[in-house]
Amino acid sequence: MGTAAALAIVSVLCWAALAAVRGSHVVYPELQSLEAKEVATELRTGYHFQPPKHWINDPNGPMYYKGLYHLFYQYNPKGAVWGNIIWAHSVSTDLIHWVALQPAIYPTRPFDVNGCWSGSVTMLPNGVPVIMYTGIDPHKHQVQNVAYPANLSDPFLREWVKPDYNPIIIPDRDINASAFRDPTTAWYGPDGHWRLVVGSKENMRGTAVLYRSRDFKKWIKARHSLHAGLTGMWECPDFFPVAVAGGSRHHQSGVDTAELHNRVVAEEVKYVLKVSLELTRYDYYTVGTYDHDKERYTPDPAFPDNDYGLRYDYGDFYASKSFFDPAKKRRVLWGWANESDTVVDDQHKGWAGIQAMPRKIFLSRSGAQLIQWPVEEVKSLRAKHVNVSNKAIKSGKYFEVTGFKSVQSDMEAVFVIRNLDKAEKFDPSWRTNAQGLCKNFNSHVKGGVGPFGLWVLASDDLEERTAVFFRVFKTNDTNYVVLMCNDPTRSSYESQIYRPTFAGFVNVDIAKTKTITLRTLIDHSVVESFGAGGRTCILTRVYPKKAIGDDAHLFVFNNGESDIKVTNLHAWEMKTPTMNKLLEQ
Ligand code: DQQ
Repeated sequence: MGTAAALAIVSVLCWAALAAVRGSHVVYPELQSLEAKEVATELRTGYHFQPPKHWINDPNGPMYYKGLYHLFYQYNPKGAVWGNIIWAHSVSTDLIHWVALQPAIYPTRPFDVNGCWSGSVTMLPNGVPVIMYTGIDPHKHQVQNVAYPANLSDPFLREWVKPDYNPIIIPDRDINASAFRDPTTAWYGPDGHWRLVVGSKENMRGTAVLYRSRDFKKWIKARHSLHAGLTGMWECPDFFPVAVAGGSRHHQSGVDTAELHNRVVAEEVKYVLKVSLELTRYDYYTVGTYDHDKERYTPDPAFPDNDYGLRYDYGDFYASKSFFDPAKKRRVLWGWANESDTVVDDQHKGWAGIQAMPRKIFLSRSGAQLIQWPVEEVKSLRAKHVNVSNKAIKSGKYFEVTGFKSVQSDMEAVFVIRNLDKAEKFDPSWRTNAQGLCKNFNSHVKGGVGPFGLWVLASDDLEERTAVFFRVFKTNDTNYVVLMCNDPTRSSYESQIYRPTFAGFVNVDIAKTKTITLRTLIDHSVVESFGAGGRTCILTRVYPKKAIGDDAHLFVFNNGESDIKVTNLHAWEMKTPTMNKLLEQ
């Protein structure tokens, strides 16, 4: 084995040991069919997507059809832990208010008798949406199946039909049948073939196994995968085009996956491959090029193609799936945020798992990374508003943002750093370990420039608080590194709860701008933050005991030597949308 390969494996193993988010496939046979007797409401989210009870995981097959957004998701109808997995189904006109329908896909046939796992929707050129999902067959093999709407004139698409010719893709003898799942949205090539990839692994090699088909029925495996890497199993791959700045469309506009076949369009787009690494439980992406003829995706050299690479979110956000929204010509990203309390807590709560707020996702103007931002419809929930402007926070000081209830809120702040001289020295070996850096230099550790930011879901005595903050380091006299952190170590005084610090670096030229922005969506047990206009995102789950309801406070703090100024801070209470009210059928 080469040194590079050995290093890659060591890195995977280290990450596996550090795995930060609880796994989805932990099976608790005695709990998985235990109906929740009660539903604890205290920490339930107000405006993040959640069903009335029980376990949820991956978002599946999001799409827009006849005026409605559809979201399917992995759901256990019988209990608050993973198991009995089906595709639950909800619809919305605005991605904010949701109505629950009857489940769309559930075990009915041998090809999915042991579960209906994740997958995607492809919109066929005649406007027919087709679901492709992973079924678990009687041998516990993972196979790929299709389902079609029973009635295309029903915008709710309530009923789905599984053709008898399923399964349409089965693992051949070169494929590990228990690691072969989560088909992507298909794209249509100039050669008249549909293509899609299925996530898999060969030993430690994660792969996006490529298939092609003329009729969406008979699928042939390509000779090589679309892409592969030594990072363990690739779950929930997502492959899609993004517009580049300077092309004919605005770089924030979404590009339909169906347009992948269009060679003219191809000049003006880059391609994104996202994989969910089973070992680290984070979603990583690269941006690169796709060669139709060679059927290969090649990441651009600037994007590390390993488990130190760029992530959608540096917190609790996994198994994400994007879709092209034709109504607003944008690409929207959904991601699952698991609980980080205990399974016993989940039993008591009667529920587990939420979806992060849907985010618009696009390539930055420079092309160096993807940008994510809560969809604009989130603003429709904004209610009572407070504003703080031009407020200096001296070293070691903090202040409370008063006059509104922050437990369910949306906050946008602009911080100005007057002087970078006091920034601490950055050790280059920290480059690959933002999370470790945040653990060592947490919000209580006094710094030079920062830590400064927010204490959210804080009790009035500050015994409980979750810190979302920045810290600036100096690599030399002119170059700086900005770290964004989420430190929940004091989020609750209850000790059983898993409280990992999460962190990522922020790609901003702080010496030039001297400014950094932060948007944070606070929702009872979720803190979802977007640093520097969505360059770095961190979602975390917290379980305060005291800082709940009206007793949750919001503070701005500065624990660095340098003074910071909040030039503008806007905060809004957020209304509660309709959340998965069952539609009378
Ligand atoms: N969850 C699904 C799988 C997928 C995993 C099963 C990712 O299809 O690989 O619930 O969280």
